[in-house]
Amino acid sequence: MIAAYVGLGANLGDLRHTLETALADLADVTSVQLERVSSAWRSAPVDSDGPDYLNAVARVRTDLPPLTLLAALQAIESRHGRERPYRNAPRTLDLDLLLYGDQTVDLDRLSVPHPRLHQRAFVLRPLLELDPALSAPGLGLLADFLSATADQVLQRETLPLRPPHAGL
Ligand code: A4P
Ligand code: MG
Repeated sequence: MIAAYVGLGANLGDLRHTLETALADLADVTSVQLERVSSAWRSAPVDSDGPDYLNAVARVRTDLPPLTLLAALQAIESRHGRERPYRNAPRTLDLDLLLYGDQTVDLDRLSVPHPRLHQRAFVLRPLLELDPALSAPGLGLLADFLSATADQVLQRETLPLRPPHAGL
């Protein structure tokens, strides 16, 4: 089993409800075990516009190959009404495969580690909340990138995300 990290983001609709039901959907995927979920973090869009985002990171254990896991994530996005009118458009739900064990994937359809994860506080802070000593292939210790993102204002919500029936 591989430990993988999935980034969740939403800035259209009922953000908390979307993240919670998407986490339950993730827990329901065959061969995926939802292990832990970060807090929900609120922030203004980075390199984008529209309403504030709610972001979180989930740690899963899986024996699905990376492209199969990506397909499962995209199926969950579609079920939540994800549309792609233009790059970085506001979205009901974005699911990114951030890390897949210590493996690197370099395909058109999938880059792991996610190419921008170390530049974004809304990814780094929840990742490091789950695993403060986490490192990524090609990047090293992720905590070392925090100071470079200090200008990105992020608010941690005190109410935990509670995916229905996810057994957490
Ligand atoms: N793809 C390649 N690698 C991956 C991966 N590791 N995980 C491909 C998921 N997908 C990956 O993704 C476009 C294509 O990337 C897919 O077809 C997939 O095969 P997408 O989800 O359709 O589009 P996207 O989400 O706009 O792209 P991406 O790369 O996820 O965007 P970013 O860079 O993550 O930016 N501001 C705040 N505060 N919070 C946010 O969550 N998100 C973005 C999206 C911008 N600003 C934000 C936030
Ligand atoms: Mg995405």
